[in-house]
Amino acid sequence: MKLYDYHTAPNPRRVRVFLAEKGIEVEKVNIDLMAQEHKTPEFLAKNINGQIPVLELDDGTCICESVSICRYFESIYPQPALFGANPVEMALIDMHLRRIELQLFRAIGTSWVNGPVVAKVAAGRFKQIPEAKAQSDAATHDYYKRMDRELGERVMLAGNEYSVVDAHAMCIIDFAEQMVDLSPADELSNLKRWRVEMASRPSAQA
Ligand SMILES: N[C@@H](CCC(=O)N[C@@H](CS)C(=O)NCC(=O)O)C(=O)O
Repeated sequence: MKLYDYHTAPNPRRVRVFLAEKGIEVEKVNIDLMAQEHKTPEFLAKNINGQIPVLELDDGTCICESVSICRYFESIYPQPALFGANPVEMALIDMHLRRIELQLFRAIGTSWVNGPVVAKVAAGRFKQIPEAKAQSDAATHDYYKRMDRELGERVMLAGNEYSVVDAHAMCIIDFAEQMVDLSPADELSNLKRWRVEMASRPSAQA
């Protein structure tokens, strides 16, 4: 099996961190996003969305979407359980994962597409809308505040145990800080405490 990957992209990192937490090694194939390798007919045949990550199985089946790829590995290697160990944990982890994808990833993604780095590296690819960026920057900071409140009540984002929600949220916040100039405010001390803990896990290097 092969994982189609690109080192600085946050979505493939979600899978790499998850695999590192499970101790699973998978062959990686670099897809150069700058060279548009993800838009070739060969790659579009693997993922009609023209995006990475993609996990290609030995029989040619291609699994796209970071969460779906992680679920596949969770089914094969259930331990440690990163999608929950009982029905309540599973439901809560699913709920928090949907929230970070539908709210936090969406807001940061909108700020990214409408921001200065994309204007430079993908000039002309998107019609940039400054008002959309202002709105999604504000939505990102609101979401950080809400995470800070939640992390005042529990150790990790979906409970007291580390889960896929922590892995994926770390990846998008690191990306927001490094590439979108959207760092969480310094006074969000619970979020800061959690980020330090995430960064100290060996999987953060993935
Ligand atoms: N929902 C998808 C998002 C994948 C995604 O946006 N990947 C980015 C890299 S981080 C990509 O391939 N962007 C290139 C493009 O959209 O053209 C997932 O979770 O896998």
